[in-house]
Amino acid sequence: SKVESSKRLAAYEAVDRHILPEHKIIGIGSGSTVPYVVERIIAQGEELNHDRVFLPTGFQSKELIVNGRLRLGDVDQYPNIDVTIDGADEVDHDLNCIKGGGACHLREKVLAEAAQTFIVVADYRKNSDVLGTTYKQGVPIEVAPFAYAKLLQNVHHLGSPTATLRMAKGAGTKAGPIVTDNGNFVIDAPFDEQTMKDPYSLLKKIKMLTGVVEVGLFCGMAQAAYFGNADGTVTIKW
Ligand code: DER
Repeated sequence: SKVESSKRLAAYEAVDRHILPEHKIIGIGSGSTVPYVVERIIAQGEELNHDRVFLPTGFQSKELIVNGRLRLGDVDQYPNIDVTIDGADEVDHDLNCIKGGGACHLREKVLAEAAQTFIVVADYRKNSDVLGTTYKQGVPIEVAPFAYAKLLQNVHHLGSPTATLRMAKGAGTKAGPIVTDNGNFVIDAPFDEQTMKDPYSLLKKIKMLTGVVEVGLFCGMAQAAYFGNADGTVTIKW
């Protein structure tokens, strides 16, 4: 599909430009675009990858590394990362991101922050001007289960009356809420456009609420974002 090929385009371009021979400690994000990142890194060859360590941002990310027969590392052992590449749910004109559609944003933010260079790769649907325009599910907030009920009320009062606890959906999944790799819940909190024009202020307000573990707003963290387009071109924001 156009979307899949645009994910691949973004991933390949970003890897070709930002995963260089001197980069040895590499953070791998989560979602449906990063498999193409791993694919392109593997294509750089065993010679280069033999000396590298790859840090995951969750179970799915770890599986990509393990199945790709790349060396799996732990951020405890490699707290200083050369490059982290990850997807995003939406990216605004200032490279601020909504992340957490895949409920992995705590570990993603740890590896994004610990990296010298943090690069976002996405299909054209994520290329936006103001956050919340295309990704309408709300800001993902990872929360401690013990705190969620009161926290949900506090998020409602903060300006997101439609915020909800993210539930596992559909037959054969799981009764009850989504549980992250860290054993926490996720609240999805939509805010109005005016609020989303200043994501950093919103991030600070949400982060102060008792029980919040991490917020899916990555403000001023990415050095560049690569978007594959349906026409086969790649748009780069930096
Ligand atoms: O949850 C996240 O932040 C992931 O990076 C994910 O949302 C990326 O989306 P994708 O599946 O379109 O790459």
